[in-house]
Amino acid sequence: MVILAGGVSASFAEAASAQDLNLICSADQAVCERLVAEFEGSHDIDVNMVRLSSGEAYAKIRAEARNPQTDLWWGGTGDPHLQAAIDGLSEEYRSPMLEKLQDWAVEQAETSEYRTVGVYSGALGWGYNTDILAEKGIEPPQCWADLLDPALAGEVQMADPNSSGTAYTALATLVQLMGEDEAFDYLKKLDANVSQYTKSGSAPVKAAGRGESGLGIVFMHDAVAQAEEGFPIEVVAPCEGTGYEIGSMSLIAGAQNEDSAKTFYDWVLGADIQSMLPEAGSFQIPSNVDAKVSEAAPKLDDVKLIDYDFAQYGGSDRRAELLSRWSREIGGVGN
Ligand code: S7P
Repeated sequence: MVILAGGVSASFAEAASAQDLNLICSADQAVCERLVAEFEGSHDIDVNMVRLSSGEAYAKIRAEARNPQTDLWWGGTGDPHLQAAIDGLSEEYRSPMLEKLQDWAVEQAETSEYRTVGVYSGALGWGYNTDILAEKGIEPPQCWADLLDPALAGEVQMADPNSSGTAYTALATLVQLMGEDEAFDYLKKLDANVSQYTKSGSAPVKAAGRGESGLGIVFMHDAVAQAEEGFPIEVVAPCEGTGYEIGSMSLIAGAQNEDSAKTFYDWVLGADIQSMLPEAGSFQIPSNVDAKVSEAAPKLDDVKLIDYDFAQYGGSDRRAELLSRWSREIGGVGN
């Protein structure tokens, strides 16, 4: 028994065993909260979790580089995780779970010299509100080119790629599909139809689900989540082809709670926990080969995927260059 300050007593084991984990989670809030609840329910570790969009998470970890306050970064698009690896902000870790992972998840680890790893994958597309488009007599867009239809003026939302990994994936996808100058021409034309550049990547399709706008450019699995909740959302894989993410996880260099971080890292790569995530509205393809894939998850074999160059578009210079051009030429106000 140990007497703690204030006369509160606790067994020595209780006082000594509780550890902390400072976690940034870059997936949807509900998914982040479910993960933390499951982990705390099965481990003697207290998790301090903050939910941040992928670009914001990268910026926080970079700002803390001299005095890291974060131990582990789970989820969010792979590009900023790769940038963090290149910038030396994350630590090499070869989890014993690596042998249980899909090739694309292990390739993400290899590309970063084991400073990040794939946790899920999903393709970019959009979700549109069937009621709104029908009421306005707008032909549902099936191709990137269709999003320029003047009938969609004010009906499109996407996120700001500076804060959102989803929107950066969209920017990098368009550059890879069209070439950089053509992609910026396209984005300028698209801007005429965009009512808002949101901070979070999934916000545009949540707004479409609630009927606040007609269409959100998002990961297809985030559109599926809205449809599964009963909103009138139809999910589209663009006809010209599209990019995809390898959602990732990184152990932060200089983590104060490295052991707790590694415990979470190995646990969250397990099949059981990944199979459970659709219950919290997560419809990506899981990275563990034995995890169950939800029936509702978009079938990537049916999507025309581009050969997304993660090494280049997750590269520090390339990402910074594209983001600064987007801010200069398109600009976003966020929300
Ligand atoms: O909701 C799941 C998800 O789309 O969220 C991540 C996303 O990048 C986080 O949001 P931001 O776009 O705001 O960064 C994706 O990794 C994940 O699939």
